[in-house]
Amino acid sequence: MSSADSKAQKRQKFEKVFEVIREELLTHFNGEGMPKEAAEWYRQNLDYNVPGGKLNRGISVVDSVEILKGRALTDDEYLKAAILGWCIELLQAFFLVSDDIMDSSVTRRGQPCWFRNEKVGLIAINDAFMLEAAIYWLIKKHFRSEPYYIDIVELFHETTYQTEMGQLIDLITAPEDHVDLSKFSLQKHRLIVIYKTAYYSFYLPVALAMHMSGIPLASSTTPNPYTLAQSILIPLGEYFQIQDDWLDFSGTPEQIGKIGTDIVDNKCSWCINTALAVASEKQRKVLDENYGRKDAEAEKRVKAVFVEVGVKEKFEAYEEDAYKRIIGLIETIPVDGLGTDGAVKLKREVFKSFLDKIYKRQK
Ligand code: DMA
Ligand code: MG
Ligand code: MG
Ligand code: MG
Repeated sequence: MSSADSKAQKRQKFEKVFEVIREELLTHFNGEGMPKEAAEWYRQNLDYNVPGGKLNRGISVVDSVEILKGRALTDDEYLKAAILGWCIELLQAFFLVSDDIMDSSVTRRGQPCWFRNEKVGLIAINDAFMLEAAIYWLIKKHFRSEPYYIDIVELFHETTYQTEMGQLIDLITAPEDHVDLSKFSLQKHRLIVIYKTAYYSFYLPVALAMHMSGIPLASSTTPNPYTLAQSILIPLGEYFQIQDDWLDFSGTPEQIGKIGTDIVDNKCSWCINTALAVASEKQRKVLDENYGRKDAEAEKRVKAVFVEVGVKEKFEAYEEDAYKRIIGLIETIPVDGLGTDGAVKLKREVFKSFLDKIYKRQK
């Protein structure tokens, strides 16, 4: 079996669990006496917004639990890991439905953003809240009696809060009516992307898998395995969001499933910061006069400067460097794992497998 086949099978198996959680959520919803048309709305909200992505975050929970346990999972273990994986995908759906409203985006995953559907509009705000609420309902149903129940509930809450802090600074660094490129910096960019993306996309899946595998939060191991995991996963998440910024500028809508909005939205993205660092006086003037303008011609002039200053070459160099640097971080974990003998150890492969999922990604 080729690795492409096994990847597709893994995805299919994971997708089957979505059917399970969706039916659980809808059965409960109906049990609350909600009208048929509301149940139909909720079903469409779930189907439209939750399962259509790359599923990297969700599947990484399952992969990480397997690596940490060092064996194939029992049916019950698989189901539990996959449910936690779908809880991250629900969290992601909650963030994306809101993010697309705030970013005035047009398409997502190859279809109109949820709020762009005629019947939906700003009801999408409540739909986003319901996607979030579903997480805690599912965790309570399936994990209430586990010793790590409160740890994963707190982890979801803390990670959500961090992401919202990141979204706040992303949005206020990009005012709609006031372009001032001198306010941007790679330092600001780093803070934004760590908070808006890295915690929930990278630390959360691995930390959930660690809890499920029995690695205690108050571990006596030094360094603490959760702290060590974070020291690798936050740089990994930063790299991932820099790819996202790069693809926003360079990717076609067919390729990335969304229409890039960063230039028009005045975002403090990696591309503009990279261009600002090397732009000539003339190029800087073009950027000052055209960045963040709701005008397709202005956007084209900005893109032309990005090409001229070699943002592509700089991205490729960044990507190589980031890959090597992250491999170096992974190698700070002892070859036979971090942890006490006999207990579940934190292993390099958890991070290597996550890095391989995103290295040189094209969407
Ligand atoms: C991603 O920001 C962060 C969250 C929390 C959704 P973004 O607006 O760059 O994402 P996208 O490019 O997918 O709209
Ligand atoms: Mg966005
Ligand atoms: Mg955004
Ligand atoms: Mg983006």
